[in-house]
Amino acid sequence: MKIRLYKGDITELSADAIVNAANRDLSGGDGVDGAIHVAAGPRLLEACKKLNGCKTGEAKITKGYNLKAKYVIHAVGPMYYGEKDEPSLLASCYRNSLNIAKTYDLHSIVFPCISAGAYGYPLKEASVIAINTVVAWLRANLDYEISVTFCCFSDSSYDVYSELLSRYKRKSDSNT
Ligand code: AR6
Repeated sequence: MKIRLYKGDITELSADAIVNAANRDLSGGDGVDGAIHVAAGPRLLEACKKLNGCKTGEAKITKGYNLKAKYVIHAVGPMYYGEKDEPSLLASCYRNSLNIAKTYDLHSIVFPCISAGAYGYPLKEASVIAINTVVAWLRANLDYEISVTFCCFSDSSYDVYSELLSRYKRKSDSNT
């Protein structure tokens, strides 16, 4: 499976699509959303305004404008309160983003750790959901070539993803 890890700023990456951790108004904000809007330039906000917002757990696509990435997929993660539906809403963000990528015939996608910043989702729980959902989607779409990169902004998130991915690899190696 083509899963990679990258440590740094998502706006620096060339890919068919980068995923934005957006809000429901698609109005821009802080964190990765702010960085993407700054790097993409004002046409991104103009394009977002035409999309009529986005529900939690869903995703919408725009061009990447001044970004190196061709497209931005705006996914809205849940705010973390410890409620029952939050894991499935977060998983939906990853699944819906990948479904959009496939619909647009995109073959590389980069995810930040959706909801793990301002929305308060505990990093470990959010990254387990991210990895499990992406792996399940890739397994269900073996006929479709796509490389997935998890972009970690901090050393600590990189370490968490790295540990989880190597556990996955050990498990799948021992099953073969
Ligand atoms: N590149 C990659 N990852 C980043 C970057 C970057 N440039 N900047 C931050 N991160 P957050 P959320 C990481 O808060 O929790 C916005 O205001 C960050 O370290 O960006 O889904 C929106 O408008 C963290 O691990 O998104 C919403 O209102 C991860 O990205 C709200 O924040 C997500 O943190 C969304 O909150």
